[in-house]
Amino acid sequence: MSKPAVLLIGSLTHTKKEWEDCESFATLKVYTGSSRAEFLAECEKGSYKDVVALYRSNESTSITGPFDAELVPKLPPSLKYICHNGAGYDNIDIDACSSQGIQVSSTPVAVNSATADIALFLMLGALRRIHMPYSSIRESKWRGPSPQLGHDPQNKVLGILGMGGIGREVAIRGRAFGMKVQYYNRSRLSSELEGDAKYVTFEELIRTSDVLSLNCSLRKETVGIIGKKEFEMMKEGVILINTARGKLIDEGALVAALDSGKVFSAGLDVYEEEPKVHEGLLNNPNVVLLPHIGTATVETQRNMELLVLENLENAVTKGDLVTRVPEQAHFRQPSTRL
Ligand SMILES: *[C@@H]1O[C@H](CO)[C@@H](O)[C@H](O)[C@H]1NC(C)=O
Ligand SMILES: *[C@@H]1O[C@H](CO)[C@@H](O)[C@H](O)[C@H]1NC(C)=O
Ligand SMILES: CC(=O)N[C@H]1CO[C@H](CO)[C@@H](O)[C@@H]1O
Repeated sequence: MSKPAVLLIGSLTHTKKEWEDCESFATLKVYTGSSRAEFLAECEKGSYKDVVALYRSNESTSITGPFDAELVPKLPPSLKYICHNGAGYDNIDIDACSSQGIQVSSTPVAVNSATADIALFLMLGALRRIHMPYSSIRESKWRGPSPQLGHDPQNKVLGILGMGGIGREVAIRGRAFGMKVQYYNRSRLSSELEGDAKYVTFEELIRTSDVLSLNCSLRKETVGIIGKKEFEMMKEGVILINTARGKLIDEGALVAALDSGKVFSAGLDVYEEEPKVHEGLLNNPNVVLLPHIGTATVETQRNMELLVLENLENAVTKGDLVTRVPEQAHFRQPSTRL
C-alpha cells in the first residue's frame, strides 16, 4: 500500500532531520516554486493529488499569498489538514477551510515564553523611555540633550487584553516585577489559570490599567479594538504594549494620543501595515519599536517547527491535530484509529 503524501510549502530551518524522518509514515513532497500562480498551476495539474496534509511555513505567505477564499477551494481534494507555522493564522481563511472539510492547526503554545519575554522587554523600555539614552550613547552624546526620568513597574496595574497562553506568561513576568495584574478575556479563566489576576470588564481594563498589554488574536471583532474612543478612556500617562497583531490598534489614534501626552510611551513589535511603520511612530523618541521579532529565538523557532511536524504526524497517522485552531473545535472527534 502506498503511503499518503505530505507537502511542505516554504522551508524548514531547524528540523530538517525530523522532516526527513517523516518519510517513515508519508511520501514527502516540497513546493519549490516562487509564485501564487505557479502554485495554483501545480495544484490544477494534479501534482499534489495524493497530498493529505501540508506544512505551511509563515514565510510561505510571501510566495503563495494568503490561503483565502480564492485559493482554498483550489487545493487538492485529497487535502484534509493544513499545519501552519505561526501562532497567528490571519493569513488563512478558516471558514473557507471548514467548508472544504480542511482542518487547520497553528503553533500557539510554542511561542508563549518568547513572546511574553519581548512584551516585558518592550514594557521596561517604554517605562524608561529607553530609546533616547539607548541611541544617544552610541552617538557619543551620553544621555542625550534632555535626559528624562522613567517609571518603575512596581505597584503599577498591568492590564492584559486576552488571557491565553501568552497573556498568562506576561502575567507571571509582571508579578515578578511587583505589578498588580488584571485581565479581560471573552470568557473568564478557571481559578487555577487565573491565579491572583483580577477579571475585569473590557471597559474597566481600559480605564484602570497603568500598562496595557495586548494579547488577543486578530479577528473581525478585534480589528481596531484600541482606537480613539479607548485612548480617551485610558489613564493619563498610560503605556501600551503590543506583541500580538498591528491591526488591533488604530495607529493614527495611537500617534495622536502619544503626541498629546495621554500615552506616556508605547512598546511595539507589530504594526498595522507591516513592514511599513507609521511616520508618527518612527519620529517619536518616546516609543520603543521592534521589527516583529517576538518569536525570533533559536529555541522557539525550533519548537514551532517541531510542533508543526507533530501536528502533521498526528494528522496522517491518527486523523487528528494536536493544536487545532479554536474556531474548528467542532472537528474534534474521539480518535478511534490509534
Ligand atoms: C507571518 O506572516 C505575516 C504575513 O502573512 C507577517 O505579517 C508576519 O510578520 C509574519 N510573522 C513573523 C513572526 O514573521
Ligand atoms: C478566553 O476566552 C475565549 C473565548 O471565550 C476562550 O475560548 C478561551 O478559552 C479563554 N481563555 C482561557 C485561557 O480560558
Ligand atoms: C481574548 C483573546 O482573544 N485572547 C487570546 C490571547 O491569545 C491566546 C493565545 O496565546 C488565545 O488563546 C486567546 O484566546
